[in-house]
Amino acid sequence: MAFQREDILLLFDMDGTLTKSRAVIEDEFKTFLYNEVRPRATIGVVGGSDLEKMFEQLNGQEILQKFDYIYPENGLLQYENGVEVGRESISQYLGEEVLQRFINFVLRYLSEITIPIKRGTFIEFRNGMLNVSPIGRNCSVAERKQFFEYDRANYIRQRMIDVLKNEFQDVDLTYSIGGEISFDVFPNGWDKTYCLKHATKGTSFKEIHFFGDKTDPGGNDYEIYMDSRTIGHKVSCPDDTIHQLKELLKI
Ligand code: M1P
Repeated sequence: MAFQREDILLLFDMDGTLTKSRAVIEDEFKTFLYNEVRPRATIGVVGGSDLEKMFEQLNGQEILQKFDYIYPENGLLQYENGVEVGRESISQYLGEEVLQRFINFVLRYLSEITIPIKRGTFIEFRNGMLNVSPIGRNCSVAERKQFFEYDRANYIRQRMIDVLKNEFQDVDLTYSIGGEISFDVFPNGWDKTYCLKHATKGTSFKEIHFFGDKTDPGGNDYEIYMDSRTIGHKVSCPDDTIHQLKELLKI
């Protein structure tokens, strides 16, 4: 391809794309990425995990030098050329008044429902989202499985989300049931497409390619994979990412 490095941005999801799920990046992939890919294209990583998790899976703080762009938490934190250039949080974005109205409503709602088991930590406050769990996050593994089955039959989470959507029509929030005992709540657009507004600011990439494995509807790569600003690549595993990069860059 006749592009210069600064003409083309390759953005990678982490889990399942650069690394096997929750595993550390393979040496072979690192060598290929840094020696073969980076001289030909600008490279970035965007993940739902925080920066510490990225350090763990991508071989430590060297990524600050090796990747041009690093976007933990879908880009709520932004590192460019090894330097933090910005950060955003749900508390800053919503403001304390809205946040407390939401938290108070959730706690009141949960105090008024009866389910087979309740434990503790019904709301986990994270930088970019609230995680709400009707049973409570500090349930045991067995209790987790039990709640999951109960919820499948009784739609506890979906019913709660319907009530919240109705109550908070004035706040632009997305509700997502991704796991077994909880659901995530975050501002609209705070999926992986969030990083694109930073990646495109003051740059003039001719092409932005995104590589991810969870690109089907409901997957956390879906929105950025489908976004009109990117050319999406669905990969099945890190080896497939290497294979598709070789084809794209004619290596
Ligand atoms: O990754 C999917 C979900 O995993 C966990 O959900 P749960 O504890 O309900 O199984 C949470 O980390 C949640 O935020 C996440 O979306």
